[in-house]
Order: sequence, then C-alpha cells, then structure tokens
Amino acid sequence: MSDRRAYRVFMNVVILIAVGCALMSLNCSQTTAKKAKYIPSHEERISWWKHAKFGMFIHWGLYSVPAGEWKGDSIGGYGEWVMWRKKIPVKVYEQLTRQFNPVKFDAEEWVKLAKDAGMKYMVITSKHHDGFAMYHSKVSPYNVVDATPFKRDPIKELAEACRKEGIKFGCYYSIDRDWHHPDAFCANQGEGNTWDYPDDSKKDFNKYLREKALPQVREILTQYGRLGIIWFDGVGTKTAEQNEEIIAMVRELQPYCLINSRLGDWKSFKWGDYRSMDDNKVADELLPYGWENPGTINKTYGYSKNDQKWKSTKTLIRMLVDIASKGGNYLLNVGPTGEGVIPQPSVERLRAMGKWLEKNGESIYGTSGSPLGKLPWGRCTAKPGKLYLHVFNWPADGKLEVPGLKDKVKKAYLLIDKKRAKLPVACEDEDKIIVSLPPKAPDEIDTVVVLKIKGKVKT
Ligand code: H79
Repeated sequence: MSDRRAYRVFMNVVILIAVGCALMSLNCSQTTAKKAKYIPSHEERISWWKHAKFGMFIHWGLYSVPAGEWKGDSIGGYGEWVMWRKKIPVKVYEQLTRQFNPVKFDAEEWVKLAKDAGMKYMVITSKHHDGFAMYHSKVSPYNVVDATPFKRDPIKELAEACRKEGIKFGCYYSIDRDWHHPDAFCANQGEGNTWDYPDDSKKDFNKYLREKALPQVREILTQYGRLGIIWFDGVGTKTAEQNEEIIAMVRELQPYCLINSRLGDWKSFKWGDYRSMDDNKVADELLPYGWENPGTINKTYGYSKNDQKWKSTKTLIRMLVDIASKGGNYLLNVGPTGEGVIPQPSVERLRAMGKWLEKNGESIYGTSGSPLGKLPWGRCTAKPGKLYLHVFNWPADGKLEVPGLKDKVKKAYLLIDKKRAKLPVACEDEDKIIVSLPPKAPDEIDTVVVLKIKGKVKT
C-alpha cells in the first residue's frame, strides 16, 4: 500500500470513529432528553403538600379596587364577584385598570407574613372569573403589566420571594369562567357574562379555551419557575377530553406541579392530585385521600371593605386542627386591598396562628388524621408512634378519657412542656385510657397532650 493510500485509509477510520462518537453522544443526549420528561409518581408529587398542611390563599385583582361596593351599594358576599353581581359591562369594568396602582405592594412582606403564620405554601389568583390577568401575559393585553399604571408583575415578584424564603408557590387560574371573553360559555346557567354576551348559542367555548385559557395556563407554567400547584377553579364546562389535555400539558411542562380537583369537578374527586372541597367546607370525617379546605378569614375572598365578620384566632386554630385531624390541608385566604395591603385583622390572626404553631407545629406538620374517630373533648392527629391529643375542652376533673385506644402508652406529656414531664396514665379497661392533666388548661385554645405509643397505633 502506498503511503498515500495508507493515509486515506487511516483518515477514513478517523472519520468513522468521529461519526460513531457523534452518533453515540446524540443517543446519549436523547436519553437525557427522555430523562428530563420523567414523570414523578403521585406520591412523589404530593409528599411536600401532605407535610405542609397550611398554606396562604390570596385573592387579588381589579375587584380589590371597588372592594365590595359599586356606586355606593355594598354587594355583600364575595368581593371578587362584583362584576357579575352588578352586571358591570366589560367596557366599564375595564376602567378599573386605570385605578389599579398598588404602590404599597411588597412581595417579601406578604411571603414573610405567610412564613410567620407557619404557612408552607402560597396560591395566588393569576386570573379570576373577571378574566383579568394578574401577571404579564402576551396572550391578552388585559393584564396587570400592560393595562395598569402599576406596570409590575406581582406573580413574578411573589414567585421570587417565595423561592427565596422556601415557600412553595402556586397559581390559581379560573379556567372555565371568564366574564371578559365573549366565548366563555358557562355551563352553570347565569354564572357567566349574560349581560354583555347574552346569547349562549353563539358562544364557542373551545375558541375561548384555545385562544385564551390554554395559552395563559402555558404562560403561567413556563414564566415563573417551578410551581408547587396550579389551582383551577370556576369549572363545570370543559369536557373530559379537555381536562385530560390540560393535565397532559401540566405534566409535560411541570412534572412536579400539583393539580387540584377543581380542574373538572366541584363536588367529588375525579380529577387532579388532591381534592379541593367546596369553599369553606371541611370534610365530615377522615378521608383516605389528600383534601384541602379553601377557607376565608371573614366571608369574602377578594377584599371587601364592609365585610368585618372576622373569625376569631381561636376558631381559626381549631379549624386548622380539625382539618388536620381529618387528614386535610388548610388553604386560608387573605384579600389584599387595591393598594396592596393585607387587612390588619387578617395579619393579626395569622401572626397569632403562627405563635401557636411555633410551639405546637409538631402536632400539625407531617401528621396524618386521627385514628380515634370522634372525641368529646377535641381532636387527634398522629405520627408513627405518637398521638397528639388536641384538648379544646379541658376536663373539669382533670381526667382526660381517651376511648378506642388499644395500645400500651409508653409516656404522656404536654407538647409545650420542654421538660416533657410525665403525665400519669391509667388503663381503665381494654380500650380506654385516662390521662391525668394539670387543673388548668395551659392553652385555652388548644393544649396538646402527646401520647407515645408502642409500635403502630391500634384502635
Ligand atoms: O375564588 C373563590 C370564589 O370566587 C370561587 N371559588 C373561591 C375559591 C367560586 N366560584 N364559584 N363559586 C365559588 C361557587 C359559586 C357560587 C355562587 Fe354566588 C352562588 C354563584 C352565585 C351564587 C356566591 C354567591 C357568589 C355569588 C353569589
């Protein structure tokens, strides 16, 4: 073989090896691409949420400006429904954009409040039924950055502040309802925009879905980093196929993002990762799946200046405990003003809840519901090897009866007692024990007695 020929053969081999390597690396990168599409199991997705138990819901939008009043009339009920209540024409409601300039808004402050309250996640309205996007949307100019003097993107600011503070961030999106869009037909008769767009037969719901709702959901899922939850609401019109399509989109773009059941259903748990109960509804008993109470501190979600029916701190703490004892989460709402301020009565109550959780958080976070059924004096939450007895009504004789427990109690003590001094425990009969308590309740709202149990709890 001439030198030239040998060189050519050599070069051919080099080229072959190079092409081979390139192909292999392409194959590798395809494998990586496949890996990136890994879909975590339901358990993997939901474990943080199950542990979290307590989150902040925020209803904030154009409706926060009229604040539950229209032309001097107080609307009562839900402030965020003012457009529907007063049948305000789109063209008139749109004028609210000019007044939306919440100069006092401070994302860090809101997130810090959630943290002080002991909340572990936050869900804010990115679009409510009024159709106004509270984030920078390219799909519709009817959004907070392009249409208001404020010009800032609160969703972006909150997402960043949450990331910094270790709070999971989620967005609420009213998907089937949109009073601004002429095609958003509403299956629940009368709850759509029937004043601007009276003829339902002319509405092409699919058009609304394709040109607004789905592209906006895509924006939310791609513009703000990892979302903990996409919280759908305003439902009842989409078909099962449309629901499936949305789930597929969420899973593709954000494999770890939770979807609540209101994607497709109000009254049952057919869709999504966990069940959102009706507004302010608590399950009657321990449920075998994740559920959440979307609750209000007063009556309204969106700010309403005449709604002063504030639940007491005692009620709110006991709600949280009741919900946890039934295996649920509490997504407790605040309705900031048009200036961007969370009402003081909400702030005070949330801080008080945080104080209680600082001392008693062990009996809430990461717990499962009560294995004991109904208890006459309060509620119970559980962790492996431990029961937390939440005593709402302190027994006058200092004897706390715990019915239905078949296990040997290794030790009983008060959760707030740093020394964990033993409380005397007597075994009355096979499945009832009696814990002797101090004469006065150390915490009148809820004193937690811990029972250390041998092995798994048997009831
Ligand atoms: O965002 C909050 C509510 O605005 C929303 N869900 C929570 C989280 C919600 N959308 N629809 N519904 C609740 C149920 C519908 C309730 C209604 Fe009514 C009863 C519509 C008409 C009668 C309540 C009372 C709203 C207006 C009057």
